[in-house]
Amino acid sequence: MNSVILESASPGVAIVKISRPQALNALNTETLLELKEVLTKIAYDTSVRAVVLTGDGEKAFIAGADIAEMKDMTMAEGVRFSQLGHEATKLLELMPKPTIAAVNGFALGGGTELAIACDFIIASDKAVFGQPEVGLGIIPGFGGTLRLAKFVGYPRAKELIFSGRRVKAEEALRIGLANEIVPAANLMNRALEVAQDIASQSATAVAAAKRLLTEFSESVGLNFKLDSEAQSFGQLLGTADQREGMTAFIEKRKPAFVGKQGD
Ligand code: DAK
Repeated sequence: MNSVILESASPGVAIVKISRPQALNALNTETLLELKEVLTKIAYDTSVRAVVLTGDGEKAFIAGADIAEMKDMTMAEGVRFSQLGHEATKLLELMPKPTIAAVNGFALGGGTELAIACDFIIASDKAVFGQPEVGLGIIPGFGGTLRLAKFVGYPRAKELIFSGRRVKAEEALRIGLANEIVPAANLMNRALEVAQDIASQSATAVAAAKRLLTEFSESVGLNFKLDSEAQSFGQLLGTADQREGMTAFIEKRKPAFVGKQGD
C-alpha cells in the first residue's frame, strides 16, 4: 500500500490513516482503491470491533478528492470516480462495527465526505471542514449531498454546500458536525479511548444498533440516491466552469466562472 496505513491499537481497535502528505492526503483513484481494500479486510475481521479513520501529519485529515486527477476527467470517468468514492464511504457507513473519524486538520470536500460517512466525528481544535466543490465547478461527489444533512440538518447543509464556506472546529461542534473537539495533541488518545470503550461492549449488540440507526433510517434508498449523485457529478465534468475551477486551483489563482444555468 502506498497511501493508506493500517495499524492496530489493542485490543480490537484498528486505525486507518490516509497518507499522501505531498497532496495533503487528497484522495486519488489509487488511494480510494487501497482504502476500499483495507476497509473490506477490516469489515470481515472479527477481531476488529471499532475503527478510527484519520489523516497522516498535522495539517490535513483529507484535503478533498485529488483535483489534479479530476481536472481532465471525462463524464464517464467522473461517474466511475464518484462510484469508487461511494464504495469506500459505504464500507465506512455500513460495516457492522463503529467507525470514528478523528479529524486532525483540513477536511475539505471529499475529506468532510469521508468523515460524515463515519458514525461520528471527534475533531481537533485545528480541524477545518467544508464542501468547497461549487467553487471548482462541481458538486460533492462522495455522498456529501446525502449525508451532510444527517449531521447538520437540511437548511445548514444547503447553506454550506451552496456557499462552499469553511467551518472551523468550534462551529463544527456547535452545529453537530463534530461530537467533541479536543486539543490537537490529544486527538488520537481521545479517539482511541472512545473506540476502546465501544470495543469493550457486546460487538453483536453494537452491530445491531448500528444497523438500525444507519440502514433503516436515513439510508433507505441509498444506492439509488448515490447513483443520482454520481450521474449529476459526471454531467458537470467537461463544463467550462469545471475546467476553469480546477485549472485555477492548480494555477493558484481565483476562477473566472462563465457558466449559466442550463449549460
Ligand atoms: N487535490 C490535489 N492536490 C491538493 C489538494 C487536492 N484536493 N489539496 C491540496 N493539494 C496539494 C496542493 O496542490 C499543493 O501541492 P504543490 O503545489 O505543493 O505540489 C499541496 O497539496 C499543498 O497544498 P497548498 O500549497 O494549497 O497548502 P495551503 O496550506 O496553502 O492550503 C488548503 C491548504 C487545504 C486550504 C488548500 O490546499 C486547498 O484549498 N486545497 C483544496 C481543497 C479543496 O478544494 N478540496 C475539495 C476538492 S474537490 C466526485 C468525487 C469527489 C468529489 C466531487 C465529485 N465525483 C467524481 C462525483 C469531491 C470533490 C472534492 O473533494
